[in-house]
Amino acid sequence: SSLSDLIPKFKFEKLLNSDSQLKVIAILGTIEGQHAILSLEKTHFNYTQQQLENLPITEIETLVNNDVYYWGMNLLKQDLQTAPSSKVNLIYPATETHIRKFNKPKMHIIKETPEAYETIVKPYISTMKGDRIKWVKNILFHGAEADRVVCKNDDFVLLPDMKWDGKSLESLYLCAIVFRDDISSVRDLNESHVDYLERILKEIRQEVPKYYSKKLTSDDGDGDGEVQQQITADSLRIYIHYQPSYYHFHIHVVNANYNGLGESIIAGKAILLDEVIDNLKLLSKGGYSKKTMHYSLNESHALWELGLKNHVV
Ligand code: M7G
Repeated sequence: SSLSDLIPKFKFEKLLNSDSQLKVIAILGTIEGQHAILSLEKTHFNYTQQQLENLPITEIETLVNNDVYYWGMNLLKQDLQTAPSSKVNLIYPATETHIRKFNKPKMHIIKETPEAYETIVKPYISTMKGDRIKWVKNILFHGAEADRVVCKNDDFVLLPDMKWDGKSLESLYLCAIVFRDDISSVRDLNESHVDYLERILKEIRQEVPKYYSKKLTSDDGDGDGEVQQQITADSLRIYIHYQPSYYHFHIHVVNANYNGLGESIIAGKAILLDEVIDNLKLLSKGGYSKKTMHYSLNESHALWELGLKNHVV
């Protein structure tokens, strides 16, 4: 059967997810008594130049005009073949596992005191070593991903992150993994690490632009004549996560122009390495172990049930 047969039979049950940034909505319902998940995603503005010459706006309402600034709401002229309103996805029949995947757990802002760290987070971190960071040891000591390494020295290995396609510089995403294994997270950093971190940061800012300009001048060979943007030291967003997913110290290195990373770069998760270093100079002895840390945590994270649910702001 086709979507046009099934969708008219869809009976609403509840909203699973509505994302204002991705312009996506997912609805749980039934079709002939069986669960179905219907999701809609507003489409990209894919008008041709011809369509744009006769502006595809049909109705307009002005909300505000202040000086040279106007804004309002409008309807668009749409057409199923060339300018559809949205893309539709249907899972039918949908299993429990399908449904759970769409259910977005809730984020909370945590206020982690040094005591909460000691009693809840630190014991948890000690259970997250071993097999969970095998991929890290493979990179550091067993030559995994060796052919992709951007830079390697006594302090760290810098290489393309798993989240990056490895090609488009607009979304450049690298990960620097340090050799020493006595830093699980930012919580282990203190004033004794200032020189070490400054050295790493300097090296990253020096090596990344060098590496990618070399790559550019050697021509990517696809003959599309595309001018790739140049990476400079000050166009790199260099940060760490708290909480990270992996408790072996590593640094994220991302093109600062790129916003398509969702949670990875937002306040409550990412801390610029420059900020960390400066804070270490200001913090008293004990460094980050003495701080109260504020960050966002998903209810589905193990630390939530382990006790952080009692440490929200
Ligand atoms: P994180 O802050 O611990 O967790 O970062 P996050 O995944 O919540 O950001 C770990 C980073 O390592 C992430 O950016 C991952 O995409 C990346 N990563 C994870 N694994 C398993 C690999 C891997 O096997 N190879 C590479 N190159 N990167 C990985």
